[in-house]
Amino acid sequence: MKKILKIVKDTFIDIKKNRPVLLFYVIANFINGVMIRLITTGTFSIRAMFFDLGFVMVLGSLSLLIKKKNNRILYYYLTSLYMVACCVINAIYYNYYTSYVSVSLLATSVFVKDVGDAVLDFAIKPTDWIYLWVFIGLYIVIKKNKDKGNNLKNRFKELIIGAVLVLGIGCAIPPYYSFNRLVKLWNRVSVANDFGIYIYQLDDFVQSLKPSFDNLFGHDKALKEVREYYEENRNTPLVNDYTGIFNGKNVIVIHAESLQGFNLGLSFNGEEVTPNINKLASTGIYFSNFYAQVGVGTSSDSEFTYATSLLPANNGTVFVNYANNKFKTVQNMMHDKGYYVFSMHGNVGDFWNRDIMHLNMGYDKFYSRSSFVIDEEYGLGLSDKSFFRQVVPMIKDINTTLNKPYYGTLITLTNHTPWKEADEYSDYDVSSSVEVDGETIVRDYLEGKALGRYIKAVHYMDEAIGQFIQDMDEEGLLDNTVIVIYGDHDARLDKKQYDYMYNYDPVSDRVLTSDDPGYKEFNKYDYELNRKVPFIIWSKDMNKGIEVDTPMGMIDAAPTLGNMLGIYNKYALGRDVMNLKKSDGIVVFKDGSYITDKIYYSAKNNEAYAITSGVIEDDYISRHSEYADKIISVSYDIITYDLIRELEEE
Ligand code: GP9
Ligand code: MN
Repeated sequence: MKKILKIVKDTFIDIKKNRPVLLFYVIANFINGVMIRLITTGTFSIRAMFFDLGFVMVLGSLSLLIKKKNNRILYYYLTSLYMVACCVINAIYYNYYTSYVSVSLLATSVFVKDVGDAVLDFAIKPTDWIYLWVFIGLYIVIKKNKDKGNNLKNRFKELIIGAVLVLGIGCAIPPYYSFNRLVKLWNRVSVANDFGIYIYQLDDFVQSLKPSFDNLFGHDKALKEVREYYEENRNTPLVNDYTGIFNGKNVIVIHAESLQGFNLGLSFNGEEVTPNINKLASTGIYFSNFYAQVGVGTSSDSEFTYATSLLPANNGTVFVNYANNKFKTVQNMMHDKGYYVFSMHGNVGDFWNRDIMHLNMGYDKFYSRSSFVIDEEYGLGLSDKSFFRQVVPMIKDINTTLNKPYYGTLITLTNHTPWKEADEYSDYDVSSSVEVDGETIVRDYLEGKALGRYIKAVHYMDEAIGQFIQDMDEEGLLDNTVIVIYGDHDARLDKKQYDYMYNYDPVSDRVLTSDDPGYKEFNKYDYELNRKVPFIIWSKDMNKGIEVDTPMGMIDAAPTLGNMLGIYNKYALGRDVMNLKKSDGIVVFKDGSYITDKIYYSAKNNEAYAITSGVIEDDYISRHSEYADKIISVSYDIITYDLIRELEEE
């Protein structure tokens, strides 16, 4: 033992004295690895620190295999460039997606670039550049230590043994289960928090090659697992009060961009933010505990999860990376039922690869930007009001010329982040008036805030939808038509915005703190729960509203609506919530987190947050986690190996 300690000491002293550049290189990149996790997720993980250090030591020791000094310096710069880029890019990405980058998403990032405005507006913070200090440091240290002789002891062996030792200690620190996560990579943040950012990124790279390898090797196992799953869980259609109530009716589904649920309960100066959507919710079937289940494919994932009742892809985005796969969708079932199935959207057709994917999904026709007169543009394309104005005569035409019922998806656009022109298209007043000493004071506290712009934009979308419903009615098109609305995902506003809105006190013109009476806590789990979006099924002849508060996700939408329309997808992983007790509802997110009526379980932190005060059974979490993992895994297999194609051919 003594001997080992002496070798460690001697090595350290020697490196410190003779290899200052190497020492700086290791320490600096190690610090960056720790910093990125602290700054983004706020976690300080000893385990990850060992992995960060071990990783940098391995890279550092390899430099000693390079004989020429200049080449060695080049090596330090290049490998630091890799590590610094890893930190900077992940830091920026995290601001927007609260997750870390995946190389397999490079194809997807083409679309992220298209919404680049949004990313730039929200994402880049001054702290994202902090990691660049390594280069300045390296430059100075290299300059200062120009003349180190060449007869240095090569410490490669010691250093690499040291690195292995450090990594070994990392492995010995619990939780051990995380090795499983390293392979599955469902939850990127937790992998980085367990293994450090550098190993995460390397792992991600290796995993991104996996689908191609899996295609070669893992297919049979996956097919067996999926087949068995369906044998055990064959969810035969159940008859309930809603079965077939809309059979044969036309259907219009409004895919409402970034429409988050909390808007439905908000008013400013006595005026609701979403009066038209509220009316549909209160007179139709309103699913008030509904969540989108998207990955990085956001809008397109929402379309995919709705259509197939499967969870989104974990490596890449289905619309982009698996667009040639076969899926069973609401659209192709409606088509087979004799409907004309179409989609309409005011953005270019190749965005999210919709041109290709919509046809694959079973739409007879996709009317994209080129089908519309672009007479008014906001954000990514045609304004919602102009879009809906033009849609009505198009639907009228479909209704009169084709002798069949229709099923159409209308994808809205204006409410897309960052709502830059909100003041132009919306005069909705988000200020608050208070009486102070007998005087009325107007507090424009949301002015200039992203949340303020968002609420204005939501109001605009609501007006556009209200106008659409009215125009449809005037044309007589509502008499035989069901209207469905879902919010496609949350608005990706950061938590601070809500803290501010919920705790701003107009009387004192300041934000309440936890010491103040009336302070409303909005913790990270409240934030997650607040990401819910509305799901509404409405038809004109319904005479009373129904609220369903069973927890449900986008994958439950089609089984629930499908039962009303008379279609059934035997591959659906979601369920008809009209058949469920509230306590049986569950929303599974693709990272393994989930929501039930009792808890929000975070896979990232392996932590449950109680929604209700009731006691939960001992095996509650393990049971639900197992269920979540199962449907994530089945979805993954189906998408990766194109298994619906095979199952259909059997
Ligand atoms: C673009 C729109 C936005 O056409 O659907 O996509 P998103 O950025 O929300 O995924
Ligand atoms: Mn979207």
